[in-house]
Amino acid sequence: MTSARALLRRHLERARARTTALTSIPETELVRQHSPLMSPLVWDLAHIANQEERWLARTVGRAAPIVDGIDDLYDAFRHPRATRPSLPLLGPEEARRYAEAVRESTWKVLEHNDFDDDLTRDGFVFAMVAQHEQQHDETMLATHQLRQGPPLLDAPPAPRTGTPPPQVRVRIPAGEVEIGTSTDPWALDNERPAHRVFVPEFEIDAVPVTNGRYLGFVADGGYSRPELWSEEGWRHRCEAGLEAPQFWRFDDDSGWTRTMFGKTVPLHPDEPVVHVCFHEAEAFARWAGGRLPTEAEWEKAARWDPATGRSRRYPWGDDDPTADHANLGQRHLGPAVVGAYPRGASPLGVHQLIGDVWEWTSSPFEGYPGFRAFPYREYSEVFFGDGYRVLRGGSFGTDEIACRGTFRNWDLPIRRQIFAGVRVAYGEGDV
Ligand code: AVJ
Ligand code: FE
Repeated sequence: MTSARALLRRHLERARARTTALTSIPETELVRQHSPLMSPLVWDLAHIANQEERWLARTVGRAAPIVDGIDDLYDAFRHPRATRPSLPLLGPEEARRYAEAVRESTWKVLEHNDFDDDLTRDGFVFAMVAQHEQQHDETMLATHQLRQGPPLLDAPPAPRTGTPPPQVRVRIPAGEVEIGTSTDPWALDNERPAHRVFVPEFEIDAVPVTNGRYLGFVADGGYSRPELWSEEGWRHRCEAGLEAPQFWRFDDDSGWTRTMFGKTVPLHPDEPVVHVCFHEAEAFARWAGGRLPTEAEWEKAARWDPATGRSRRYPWGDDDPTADHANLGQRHLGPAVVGAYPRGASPLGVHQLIGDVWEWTSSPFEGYPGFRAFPYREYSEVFFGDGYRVLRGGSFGTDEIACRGTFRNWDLPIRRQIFAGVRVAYGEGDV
């Protein structure tokens, strides 16, 4: 139990160090709304603290509110993002002080809790709070990507050399596979319960789609050929005027460049494409002679071990990720070239499933058979059946605690401010 507590403490501290780094910027940048899709960063900061207080200090520790009357301001369901800047939010200094006060009470709760009920078993609710903070840290990173002006963040570049795997596509044989988990102690409600699914034979790209390959689609008129797009996708492409991934730019002098966190750089042909919406991913896949993988296909490619028939936690095994396995955790402010993480490959030879870019799947976001909302309906259940699509695998902006072979992310099919890319599947499948 002592070591479980120490581990949870480390995860909570790591999350806070990242939140602090993302919010140690001029006050004007913290309170400004950089995009109508995003909250002001100062909202995320106090929302992180408010969720932590709700679950740890108040629910587990039975403490009274630290600051009266602010719950409503930080309830994501009461106020759409676009209206958050006009609320009487805590200012930057007040938000920081509030977050520190909450964290002090968290340490007391963690110290005295026996981990002996549904919520706290194996430290679940503490890990849930650490995952929640890290998820907002990825959202805040996306807000940084949307802001205008000189760079505020810096990190060493992601690996620029890699050995692309020998096979371009990997064949995944037909058969049953275990999807989801009933045993991973910190898995969230939508990853549960484990269940078996028959997946017909299919093929999948050994690496995510690169900028170079995506440029082929752009150059081949991909954005002006309705037959490559779904009806809904084509309508969106026209209304939004899409012509290339978000943050790409072409001019006669420099050719194709893209802007990442305030820096404009030449488009690297071997890096995974990022900032495409579901509709673009789907059109690209059709152009490439394939389709998007289903969630079950993606998970089988990522977890299935042909030697044992078991589903692993990660493509490389059950051990937590290291810097050799995957580009996670905001160590770099962009994806690494394909082939940069041979140690992270799956048994059948599929690379970079975890980290670098989230991968769009064709699957709508739904509960698994036997789904039970836990501990609150607003984490997953209220989003089921509402047009959201599932993304898998995590990005360079995702922390390891919020990323595993079973982890499910979701967003609307028109969204491209998230760090999302594409991997193509081939074959008839079960779609
Ligand atoms: C799982 C990333 C879709 O940001 O909406 C944060 C995570 N849930 N606070 C989101 C989440 C509540 C969620 N995603
Ligand atoms: Fe949240």
